[in-house]
Amino acid sequence: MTNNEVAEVLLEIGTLLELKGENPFKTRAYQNGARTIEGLSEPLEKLVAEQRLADLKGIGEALQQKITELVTTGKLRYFDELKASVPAGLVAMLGIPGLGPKKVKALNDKLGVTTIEQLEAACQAGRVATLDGFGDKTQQKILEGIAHRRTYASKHHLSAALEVAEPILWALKSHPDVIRCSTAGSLRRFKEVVGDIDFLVASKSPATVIHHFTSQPGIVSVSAKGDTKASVVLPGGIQADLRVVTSEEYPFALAYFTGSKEHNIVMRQRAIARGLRLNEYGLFRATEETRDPALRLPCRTEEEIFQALDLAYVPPELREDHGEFAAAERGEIPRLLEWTDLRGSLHNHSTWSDGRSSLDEIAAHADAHGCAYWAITDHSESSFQANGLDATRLRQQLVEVKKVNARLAAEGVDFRLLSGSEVDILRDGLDFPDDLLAELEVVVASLHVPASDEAENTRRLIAAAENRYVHMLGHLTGRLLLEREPYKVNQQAVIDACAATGTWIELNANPWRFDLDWRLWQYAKAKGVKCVINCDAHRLEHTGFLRLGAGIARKGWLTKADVLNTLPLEELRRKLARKRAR
Ligand code: DGT
Ligand code: CA
Ligand code: CA
Ligand code: ZN
Repeated sequence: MTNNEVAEVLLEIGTLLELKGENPFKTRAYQNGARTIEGLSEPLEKLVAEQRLADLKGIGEALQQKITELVTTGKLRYFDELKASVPAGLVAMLGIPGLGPKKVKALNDKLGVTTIEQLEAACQAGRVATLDGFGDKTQQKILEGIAHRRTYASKHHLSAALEVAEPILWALKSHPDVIRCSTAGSLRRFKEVVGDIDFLVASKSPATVIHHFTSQPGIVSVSAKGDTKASVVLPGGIQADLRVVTSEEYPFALAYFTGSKEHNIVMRQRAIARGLRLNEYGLFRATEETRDPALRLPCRTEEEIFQALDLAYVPPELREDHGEFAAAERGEIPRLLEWTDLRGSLHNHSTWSDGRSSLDEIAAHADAHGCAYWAITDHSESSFQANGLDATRLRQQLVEVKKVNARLAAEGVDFRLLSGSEVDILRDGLDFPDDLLAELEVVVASLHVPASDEAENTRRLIAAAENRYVHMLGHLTGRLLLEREPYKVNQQAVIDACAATGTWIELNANPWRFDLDWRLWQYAKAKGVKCVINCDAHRLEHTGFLRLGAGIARKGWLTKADVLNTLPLEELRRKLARKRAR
């Protein structure tokens, strides 16, 4: 068991004890123990083996025994029994705003409720309002909390979160009492799905900022409102947290609340190794937890915090404990791609298959969006549900693409459409013969009807990569985030085949796909496989996906040189010709 896992078990024990109404000192001992373990720079296994647990501050004999059992057996009988003795519904109730362990215990003791459904029924019957320490208002609040929990307990697409977060960020920025502000958390790290949205503000008058935040138009409800923080529910059921801190605390709070948790743990350990303490309030010259401003190092930016820990600046997208520390120690954090580096998209659809816009409309829109080129890669014949093109229609489309380009040239416009196809990968090869593919400027090969067998899917994708007319593989796993699991495929084997054949891999920028996943791009890059960031546009507004795709590419450590649709058209054409010349 890792230190983190042990710490989590201890925290959970603390919560369960609280729910059982145990002595608060006992509860706190577990919480403190968890904190101590999170801050350790050595694995617990080593400490246990060398019988050094007793040296840790604040970890008494009872905890030592339990930690030893966890570390050596991976289990803890005491924890299992405790869990079995507390209904899971009571733990779930803690997620309802306004309900702490004491209140949950009271509800359980006096009304016998053990599930959220029972609690809801008790509220609706008016039985909660009659209890001591509760009332009509609390009862109403609990009901609202339960209703919201149903919607916001879920995860949300990054794009949906950005859409509701950005107007609020602007509203905060424009308030005169806001000195600095930012998003934080998974949204700032550009995770493909996010749980909730986090905002951070530096201000001298938290109350006015919180009032401003909670009275934004479009807010569904206010779930919590305190002196320095507030939580609201935004349209779509997305919850958002705001924290207000002082200007001095701001960079530290920003780093802390940006996370990730895994990244933060390493940061804290680095601080401890240098005789310092790092938390959301500062980086302190101290060997124990503190918030004493007199001990705080005067960092004004996140850059200065990293510097104090002997690290180069790590962009938020890379803060996942995914290699950033080794790179930042050596000053080797790459200069990441910017979305404005992108010049077009090489996988897109039109009314010829299942897209919503004509070739003329697409050309005008992509040109106005600042693109230099845009490939039209409609579906192939086998994708009949998407109105796929057969060879005859595809050849007709080639003529139309040429006409649009001739018109653009006559008008003195630099923008060009590229002809292409998103050709289906079938069981026994591609949907089009090589001589037809050879007539196209851009060929994307995608698996739309996968087999249930991993080896079979891997074989089909590798065969597609081995075709000299296939420039790139589209949406490698077919996943739809929060809706459809990826199909089974050995992605590393496919990446290896792409490396061997000079085939590129798409980063599909549709926010439901973001496929190839960011976690695999470091591997692909190390193998020398190039990336193409594609909108897979079916509508004009999908050009906006370029910005999202670039963010995910950054999360995958990609630079401008790793992404081929950053190239000007002539250079791109040379690259497109390369595999065919092999
Ligand atoms: P999400 O909202 O589930 O998509 O993910 P995050 O990363 O936004 O997580 P959230 O909103 O719970 O907290 C924001 C950041 O605050 C998180 O990335 C790291 C920091 N943080 C929160 N709780 C803890 C904790 O218990 N330990 C540590 N080390 N960091 C924490
Ligand atoms: Ca969050
Ligand atoms: Ca949060
Ligand atoms: Zn497509």
